[in-house]
Amino acid sequence: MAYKNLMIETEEGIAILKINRPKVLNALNVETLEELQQALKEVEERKDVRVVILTGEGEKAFVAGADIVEMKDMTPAEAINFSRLGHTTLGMIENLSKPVIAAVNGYALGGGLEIALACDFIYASEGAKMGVPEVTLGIFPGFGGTQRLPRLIGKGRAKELIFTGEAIDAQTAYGLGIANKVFPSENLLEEVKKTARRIARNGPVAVSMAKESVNAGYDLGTEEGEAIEITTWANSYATYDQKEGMGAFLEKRKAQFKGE
Ligand code: DAK
Repeated sequence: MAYKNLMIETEEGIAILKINRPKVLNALNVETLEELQQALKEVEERKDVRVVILTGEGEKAFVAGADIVEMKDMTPAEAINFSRLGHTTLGMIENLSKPVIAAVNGYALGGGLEIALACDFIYASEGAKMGVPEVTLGIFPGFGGTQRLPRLIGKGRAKELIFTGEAIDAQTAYGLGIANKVFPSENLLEEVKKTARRIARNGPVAVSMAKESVNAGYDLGTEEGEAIEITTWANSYATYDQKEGMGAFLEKRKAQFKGE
């Protein structure tokens, strides 16, 4: 499908989804979120895609937030639709059966940081700036920011960022555990691709089950989480890839995973 506000490139088992509204620093409007949902369905179904990278077009921004122009005059009914659209899109990212890496290449503000937080992990460029400035606009983070951010960095630190609305630089984000790694801007995408390629070489069903197990157990107690791990792990024995992976090791050859 052709997209207006999004670009998709695929190479070596990796799909790169680029939010493409650089003139407004890739701000998220309804149309972009709808296109993103469509693209996520597309990459979910494609067997040749094993890892997804989410990034922004241009040198300046990953996503500078929800589109303030569009949001300003929303009716309450439109606000509910927008809110649902945002939540379902971020849920689709979080629950995609394939890993999604955010390559934060500039501003990731408000809904922009929230969408990055819905990804499995974040790599950032040295010049990236991240924050949740919604309170400066008279609203507060509404795409999961009050939930995902405290779970990632702790309640006090998250509240400080949310209440002040201040943006932090990439090194601070790294120190807080928001960004896993930081790279010079010109190397960011290649470094993210390196990690994506490494993941794409592994058993796709195993990676997918690992994601499911971490996500499903994260908010539960250890015993309940372990129960999920036990069942999901046992299910990996129903796959071709488990036999291939272990067989290849014992036969001293490279595994040829099929994703089934
Ligand atoms: N929306 C619309 N346009 C934006 C934008 C945004 N978020 N961010 C930037 N732009 C536009 C600017 O208006 C400008 O357009 P023109 O003036 O050229 O027409 C163009 O992008 C370039 O931006 P600047 O000229 O401002 O560039 P600077 O380098 O000077 O500044 C900046 C960069 C990122 C510091 C600045 O643009 C900025 O502060 N942008 C706004 C950042 C922001 O406040 N983001 C949070 C948005 S609120 C909800 C759930 C979630 C949300 C809402 C509802 N529900 C549950 C319903 C989320 C809310 C948000 O994300």
